[in-house]
Parts: sequence; C-alpha cells; structure tokens
Amino acid sequence: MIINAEHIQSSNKPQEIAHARAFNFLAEDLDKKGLNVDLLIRQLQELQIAIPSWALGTGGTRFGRFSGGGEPATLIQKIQDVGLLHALNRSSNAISLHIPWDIPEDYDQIGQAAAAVEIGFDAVNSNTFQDQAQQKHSYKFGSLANSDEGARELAIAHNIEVIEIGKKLGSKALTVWLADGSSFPGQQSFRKSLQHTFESLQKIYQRLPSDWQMLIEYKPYEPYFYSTVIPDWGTSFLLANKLGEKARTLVDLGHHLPNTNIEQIVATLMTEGKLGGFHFNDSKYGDDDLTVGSIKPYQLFLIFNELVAGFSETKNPKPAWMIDASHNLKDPLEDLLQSVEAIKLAYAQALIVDRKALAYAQETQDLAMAQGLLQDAFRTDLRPLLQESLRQSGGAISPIGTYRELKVRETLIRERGKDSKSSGL
Ligand SMILES: [Mn+2]
Repeated sequence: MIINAEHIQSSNKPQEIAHARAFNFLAEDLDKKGLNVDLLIRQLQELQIAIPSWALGTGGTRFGRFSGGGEPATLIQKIQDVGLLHALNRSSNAISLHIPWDIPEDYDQIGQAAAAVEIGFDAVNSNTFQDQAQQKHSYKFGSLANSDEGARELAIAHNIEVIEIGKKLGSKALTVWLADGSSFPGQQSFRKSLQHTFESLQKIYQRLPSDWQMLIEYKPYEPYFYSTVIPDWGTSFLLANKLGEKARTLVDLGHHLPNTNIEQIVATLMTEGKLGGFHFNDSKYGDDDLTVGSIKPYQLFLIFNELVAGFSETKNPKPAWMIDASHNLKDPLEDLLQSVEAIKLAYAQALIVDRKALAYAQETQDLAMAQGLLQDAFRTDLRPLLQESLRQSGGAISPIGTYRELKVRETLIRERGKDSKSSGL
C-alpha cells in the first residue's frame, strides 16, 4: 500500500477551516510572547525520529503474543510500513535495523525500496542476547562480557559484521545493548565482566568507520536480575570515555529504576558532549514499552527542556532519535504515530520556554517563577502548531484519523494476510 499526496490532501480538506481557526488563535498568542512561529514550525519539521524494525509488529511478553494481522513479514515490508508512517507524519524518515533479524539479501533492492518511500537507514543494532541456529558458543552466560573467550570473540565478530552491513546501507551508528549480567550473587566477577566488556568494545571500536558513532546503551536489570554489566549511565559514560571520541552514551527512557531523574542525566551527558542517542518509550513500572508520553508526559517535557537548552549551551552533537518499544495490544502503526506526536509536542513545549526569564529566576532564586515558567510552557496546547507543521510539510493534519480513513490496517491485512507475522519478536 502507498499513501500519496492526493490521499493526504483529500483527508485534510474537511479539517482545514477548523484547523486554521485554532492555529491562528495560537499563533497570535505565541507571537505576543515574542516567539517566532515560522521558526518553531521549521524546527518541528526538522525533527526526525527513526522507527525500529521490531516495533512494526505486535510484540509479545513471555506469556503470549497476539498478532494483529497484516504485519510486515519481510524487510521490504518493514521499510514500506515506515514509509506509510512517514507519508502521514513527515517525521519518520529512517528505519533502524536489528541484525540478524533484518539482514538484507539484496542491497540494491533494499536501497530502492527505501528510496521509493523517502526513508534512510538509522543506527544498526547488534543482537547478542539470543543464540542463533548452530551457533558455536552460547550467549547464555553473556556475550562481550562472557568469561569464555570463544563467546566473546563470536560476539565481537557479530558486531563487526553489523558494522559492515550498516556501511552498505548508509548507516552511521552502531547501537550496542548487552544483555550480559548475572542473576545470583557470586555468579560473576564484577571487575572481570566489566574489563571483558571494555576490551571487547575496544576491538569493535577499532573497526568503526571514522564518521560513525558507537552508542552504548545501559539497563539496570533484565534479562538478568542481580546485576548487568552496564547498569547505568555512569558505566556507559565511563566506557565511552575510555573508548574515545566516537563512543557515546545512549539513553533509553525505560532503562531506569523508578523515579530516576532522567533529565538530569541528559544534562550531565550533554555537558560532557557524550549524549549520543535516545530511545523513546514510556513506562509505569519498568521497561514497559508503552507509548511515548502516555504515562509521564511532564517528565518527557522536562527531558526535552534539557535537550533544547543543551543544543544551544553545549557542544554535544545532535543525538540520534529513535523509538524503542514493542506493543502487544495496540495496532503498532497507530502506536508509533502517537509516539512521534508525543515526542514532537514535548519538543515544541520545550522550544517555547522563556529561557531568559528562567535563567533570571534561577539566578535570583525565584522558585515559584522558575517552576511557573516551565509549567506555563507545558500547559500550552501546542497541537495546532504541530498540525500546521504537518500540513505545511505535506503530512496529515490528523495522522491517525487519516490512517483510519484510508483503512491502512485493513488494506495491509488484505495484501499480506491475517497471519502475516513480523520477524524477530
Ligand atoms: Mn533501547
């Protein structure tokens, strides 16, 4: 299925008068506050969020998986699904592949499929958290950190292979998330595991092209429940610093213990120029993979508040943005549209914070004013601004509305079948 400009235009048409009224009202308000509305629209249009190949199908839990039908069964179909999202929201111009789930067979064909829907390839992700068929050494007790040198070498070779695949696709980053850890006290030497991890990463880092980045993800628990080798941002930062200029920390919102102050982590990493990437999702309890902004939208705003401040006040390069979630109840495409919308709204809210007034309130210890300035931005309904940025870039004013009106899921089920399942989950 292809969504073209005519589809979008005819779906936007009946909404245009009501939209224009809401937008003009908001624009006048923002203008009075001294904000440049055209600039805000451009900034929103420039924010592109990569879609991971594993979020396009219905995910599962260890208790079961209930497929939704019409899922992309091949890499080309996954690319086409991201193309559908991008046609609707003009903000999902890249796919992030997971190797070995998505190894391309024909690079030309894959490149053409991506170009046809105007998307590129974001960071490539290695997978050493499960064994592949006929694998010589098992990852059961770890990969880059394993006490068995054979398993370590295998995991290093896999990551180098992922870089080679990424080079052919035009990717510029390797994301490493390790499942390595232990479930019982005494099971592992903390020091040896960390040293193995560093030395293994070093071997991979040496093979990284000069214009690439290595993004090091952290997670405090799961799949192991006593320790993980890279449990927190500090350990990731330590490894990235030791590895060199091209290595940076990746923050996954779900990979924190409850109530961690993630916005402070973002600020600290940006101060050091070491925030490399972001995995967006939301959670109530842990790594729940819920829709971005569905549980803690204020936290998301506070994170973007630090990001926006960091963009102008630090030398941190622009991080790689990606959604990392796997939904087991909702239509994954609808969920991704909602996630991208939540990210852009939080970004827009952060862009309208009065930074001069905030800096003054901070200097003069005016606590009520400082809190009020942030809440004022957070409580401003910027949906008409986001809709205008969508409309101007040829997207749908209401992406989910158009998705349903065009009967995208029904069409995909008709084309691919009710039982078509996305690989890798
Ligand atoms: Mn992640």
